Amino acid sequence: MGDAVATRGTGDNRIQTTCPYCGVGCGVLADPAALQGVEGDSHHPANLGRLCVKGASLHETTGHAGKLLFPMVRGRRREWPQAIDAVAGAIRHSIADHGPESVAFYLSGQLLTEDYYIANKLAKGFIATPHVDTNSRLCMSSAVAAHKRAFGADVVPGCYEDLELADLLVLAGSNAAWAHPVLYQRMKASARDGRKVVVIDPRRTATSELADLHLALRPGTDTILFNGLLVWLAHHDLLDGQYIADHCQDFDQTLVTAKAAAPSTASVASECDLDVDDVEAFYRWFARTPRTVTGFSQGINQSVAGTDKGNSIINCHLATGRVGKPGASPFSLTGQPNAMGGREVGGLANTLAAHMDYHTPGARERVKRFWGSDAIADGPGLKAVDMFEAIHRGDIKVLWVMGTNPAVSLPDSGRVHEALARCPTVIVSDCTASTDTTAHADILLPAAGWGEKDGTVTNSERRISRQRSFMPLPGEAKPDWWIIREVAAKLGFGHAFNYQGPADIFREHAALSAFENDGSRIFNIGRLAELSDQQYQGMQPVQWPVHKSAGDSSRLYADGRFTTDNGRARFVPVSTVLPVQVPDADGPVVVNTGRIRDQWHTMTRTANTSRLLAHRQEPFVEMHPNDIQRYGVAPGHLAVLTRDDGRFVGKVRENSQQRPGEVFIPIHWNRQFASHGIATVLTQGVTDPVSGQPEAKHGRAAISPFRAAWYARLLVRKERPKRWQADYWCRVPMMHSESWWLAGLTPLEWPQTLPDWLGGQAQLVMADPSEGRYRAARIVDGRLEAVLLLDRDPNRLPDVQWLDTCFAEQTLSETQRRNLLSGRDVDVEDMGATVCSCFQIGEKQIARAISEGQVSVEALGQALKCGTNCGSCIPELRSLIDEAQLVDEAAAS
Ligand SMILES: Nc1nc2c(c(=O)[nH]1)N[C@H]1C(S)=C(S)[C@@H](COP(=O)(O)OP(=O)(O)OC[C@H]3O[C@@H](n4cnc5c(=O)[nH]c(N)nc54)[C@H](O)[C@@H]3O)O[C@H]1N2
Ligand SMILES: Nc1nc2c(c(=O)[nH]1)N[C@H]1C(S)=C(S)[C@@H](COP(=O)(O)OP(=O)(O)OC[C@H]3O[C@@H](n4cnc5c(=O)[nH]c(N)nc54)[C@H](O)[C@@H]3O)O[C@H]1N2
Ligand code: SF4
Ligand SMILES: [Mo]
Repeated sequence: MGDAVATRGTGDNRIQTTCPYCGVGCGVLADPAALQGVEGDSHHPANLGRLCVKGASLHETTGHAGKLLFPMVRGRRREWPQAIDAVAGAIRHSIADHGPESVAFYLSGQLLTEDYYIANKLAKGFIATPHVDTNSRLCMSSAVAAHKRAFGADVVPGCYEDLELADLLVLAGSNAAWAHPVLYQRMKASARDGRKVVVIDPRRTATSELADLHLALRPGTDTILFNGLLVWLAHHDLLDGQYIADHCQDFDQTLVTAKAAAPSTASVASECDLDVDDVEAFYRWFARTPRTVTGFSQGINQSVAGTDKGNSIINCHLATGRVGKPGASPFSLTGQPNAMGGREVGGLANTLAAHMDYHTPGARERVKRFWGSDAIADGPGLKAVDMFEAIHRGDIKVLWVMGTNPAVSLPDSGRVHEALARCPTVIVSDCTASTDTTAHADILLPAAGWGEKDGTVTNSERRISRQRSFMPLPGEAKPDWWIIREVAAKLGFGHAFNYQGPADIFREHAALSAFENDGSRIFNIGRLAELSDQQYQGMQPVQWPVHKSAGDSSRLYADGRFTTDNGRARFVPVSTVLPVQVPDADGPVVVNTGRIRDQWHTMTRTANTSRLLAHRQEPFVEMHPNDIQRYGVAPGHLAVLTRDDGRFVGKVRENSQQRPGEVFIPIHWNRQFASHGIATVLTQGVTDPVSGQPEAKHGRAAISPFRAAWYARLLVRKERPKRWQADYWCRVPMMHSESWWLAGLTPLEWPQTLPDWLGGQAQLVMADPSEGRYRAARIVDGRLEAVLLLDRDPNRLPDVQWLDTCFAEQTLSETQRRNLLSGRDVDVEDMGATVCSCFQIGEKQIARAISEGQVSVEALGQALKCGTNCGSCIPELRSLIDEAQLVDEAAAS
């Protein structure tokens, strides 16, 4: 079958697979015999051997700890046949009593394509409910809608190489340095004289390190900036008139609307709160650089104007003829490992299957025929936010959640908890036992996770790669496709779900993409329908489309022929729509939310490795110094953010690069890891009218100090029962112990409560009431059981890496005992918070090295090795150097 299905051995025992985290989709080599480590696959075109720290830590997340190992039905362990009966029974009864629309599926961009395909087929094609949506609604739906409006199909026209070839790289609402690290490393490595980078983000991020120009715009004003660009280009006669005339439509109206929204550069600067000269510079660079790529991500998508933002960007690329050409394209950066695969199978509620919508002429009948189903859903179903409203109202009686954690990730998550609690039957397929969502499950189904499951994923550049299983299934876990097949069979649809494995499903998916496809559906991977099992097993990464006349698939639309009815791309007029959640007296501060470097979403996997928790241990609130002062909070102390009933508590981090009046909080923490760490309690369920994507980047809150009487660190031996309560807690699993950050609003009764904290009597106790400092440790038979370190000032609490190592000892040494209460070996240097996760190098070590004259990233790398592996911490190394130099300059002047 030629290159499209090339197969390759690794030459040793290692298995070629794909990273399950971000949409970069890096190739990974894993050694099944001894999972000591994983390596980047140097043959994979996405990463050419590189991995970021999350990918490089994968082997540390595959253990059984915390995994869901058995089916559970209403709190009791069950065998698979009983669990499948329970699921099928609930669905059958609901259909009989309330119709198929009372059943809903909520899927995920972390499912494999095969799992996704069969879930979509069962729901839409056989149960005949339209209510199938996915967490991609929260992630990519605005980009999907923008692509469809402009190009007629959900297509990313470019490829990764374009990000390297571009002479101007615009990154809008993307913190690629942390969210797409390997791609960011590629962008960085391709820096050359004259190459310019513009970062458009309200706050300075690690990605701004690469920026020649950082436009810290007022949040939500991106359409004004890009409308302004279109107007400026027109005004200076720098449009590609020929391209517009030959390949596009609706330009005139689009320009008129843009002129109304952004009449002049001065008005743009004022509305976006930017410097006029900076706006001009961006426009000039864009105008003069044919090879321009605009990468965009959640700062664009997660907005009530998300689709319009996307189209305002695409409009500028169409107006300059820069679509699908080497180094010239709009480029939507996909979030999840298989968000793209989910879009291909049609997992979103408004799509049907294989890039066909319900309203695509003939599509319903065609898909029905292909699937051989008797009944198929009539039309679009409810999108995620509306789906959970329908659950809350009681319209949906059975919800099946697969591979996502809506109790944490949907906006207004307090209400989502209510909805889940009200829903008569909640079925959850997950590989993790305890999540905020599994807590609501009536039926819990253990799903195979990364390394255990087998199938394909599609990355941001349309490249399909294999995820291969190389470990036995843990406990009684089963792959998602298997679970769905069994339920389908139980419901009487066995004839249409007669798959022996993922290869069968993949071939069918590929065949559907080509079925009666006269070329109007660009997503066509028909050639892959011919793969043998063996070829599927050995399949190498391939970009779609893959069919007989596909040619080179790395770039699409280069010839200016699009997938609309008349082949012309559509300009979309974009008027200004500003954020709906505006600050008010009850919530005067804008809450921006997003990702951190070392955690993945709701932490179910990344928190299993202590290495990845060392970078940021607790929920935090990044604030401008003026706001810190205004709200009476202090760096390193806790602040409370409230909106209605929602409450978020996090450590204050000072950041002068944060716009005053706006704070940034991470999305990762949840009820398993912190008492009040859920970002989504501060955002409302308001959505983009076209895509239905929530405005997740623009919540609001009131801020007040958490009036702590004490702060503490507690370390206890793993799996000890918890017999204490605290007004604030955050759990930090460590290598050898379980640790907690704690704080209380009322003074702690010392020493009466010590046995509760330590799980028994303390042996070593120290109290310094005048300083508000107390410390105690419990040792049993020479082994350390627990340590509590209490302080009035949280900034005085020591880093506890060393203490953690003491839990590994069978018998504590004299030195260890002596140093226990100081929390660290006084003879060994204190590391401080981890900056470089690969080599575990801490902030204090780096600060010392800088003060000793290592004032470049390279010098630090030579001295400490930090930054010399995956490179993800380099932006932070640089900012530590910059900060130190600012302090020096201040001291000198
Ligand atoms: N480490 C890590 N990497 C990940 C993930 C993870 O959980 N952890 N998740 C993956 C997933 S699913 C996704 S979707 C991607 C997301 O990747 P990104 O979108 O790059 O990440 P975010 O941090 O969500 O948001 C990006 C930036 O948008 C900015 N922003 C906020 N409001 C606006 C605005 O109005 N305009 C503009 N221009 N910018 C704004 C924020 O300040 C933030 O820096 O990351 C993927 N990669
Ligand atoms: N405020 C705010 N909210 C946001 C965002 C934001 O930036 N700000 N970002 C949004 C975005 S872009 C996204 S993508 C979402 C992410 O939010 P979620 O999808 O809710 O987050 P995850 O933690 O990735 O949830 C995945 C779940 O699937 C499980 N799992 C992993 N692998 C498998 C598998 O193979 N099979 C099954 N059945 N289960 C598996 C994991 O254990 C975990 O419980 O959050 C969204 N919410
Ligand atoms: S960049 Fe993304 S896909 Fe690559 S190793 Fe890191 S998390 Fe995995
Ligand atoms: Mo996402």
